[in-house]
Amino acid sequence: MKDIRELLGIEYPIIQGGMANIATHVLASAVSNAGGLGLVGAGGWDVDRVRDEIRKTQALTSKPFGVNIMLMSPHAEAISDMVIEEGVKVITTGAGNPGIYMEKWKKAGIIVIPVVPSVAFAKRLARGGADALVVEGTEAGGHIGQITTFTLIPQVCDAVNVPVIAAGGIADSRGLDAAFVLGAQGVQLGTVLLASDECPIHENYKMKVIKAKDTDTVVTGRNTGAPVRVIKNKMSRKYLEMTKYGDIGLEELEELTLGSLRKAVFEGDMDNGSIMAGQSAGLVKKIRSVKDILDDIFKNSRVYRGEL
Ligand code: TUI
Repeated sequence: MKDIRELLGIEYPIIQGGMANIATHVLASAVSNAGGLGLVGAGGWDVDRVRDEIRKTQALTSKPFGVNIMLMSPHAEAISDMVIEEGVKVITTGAGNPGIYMEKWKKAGIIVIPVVPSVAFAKRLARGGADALVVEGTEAGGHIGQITTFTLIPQVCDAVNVPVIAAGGIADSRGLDAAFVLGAQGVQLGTVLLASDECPIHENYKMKVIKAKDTDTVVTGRNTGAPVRVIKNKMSRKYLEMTKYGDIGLEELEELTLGSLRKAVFEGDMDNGSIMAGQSAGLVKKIRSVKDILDDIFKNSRVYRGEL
């Protein structure tokens, strides 16, 4: 099986989560320059904004980077063509099935890495030509599946013949080591990167992540078909109340989720904003540079020291 560092041309087998509204050219280029794979997160943006972010990332790094396409976005199809025009080398996808785009992306020579939350989905996409998979446990922030990272990773590793990148609950070298022992070749980081100097979110959001304890996240929307993990606040309580019986329209739901994510990201509104973050927020204690976060994980990894 191909090594993902070789496949992607990166130093550390770490890829950045494609966080909607958050993963701008600033974060993506910082992760790529620090030796991982930075991603421009297309969720929440139209095709022109994503194109602009791609070009700005190209200007800030000569290292490989990719684009995450959030498939529930109304702009996903237009973005799926634009990334080919722009010469994007790596695509990750989330929140849906990328099957209809696979052929044209592969034809264009793009490395395609879907994010999957289950064994069945992993098998289907590995058969459908995925070059690797990000396998995301329910510990992750944002839109999630139901299975824990600890149980999902080895099951997917047994079921597919493509490299597996573990996501959900990983914030330090212990998480990386655990993921490798379970069979993964790399990790995807989201929550810990929220608390980085380069992450372009409001300071209040960063402080919320740093202050969060193990029990401070909650999953909204389990009964509406769009489960999303956020840090508990007034908004998450309101959301859970409004969706108690599942009788809510899709537009209202979109406004509640992506609309309120913007309130948290840009205005720092910690009452009415949707503060997406994973359970690893409890492990994140301070704001550091992206380079410090990545270097620390590798410096302390027992797998990389040859001890495991
Ligand atoms: O996509 C993510 N994380 C996200 S997307 C996002 S923006 C958003 N906000 C509110 C509602 C929906 C999206 C915030 N965080 N992670 C990857 C991921 N993909 N997690 C789960 C899935 C997934 C879920 C269902 C992938 C495929 C899938 O299949 C559905 C189908 O079409 O069979």
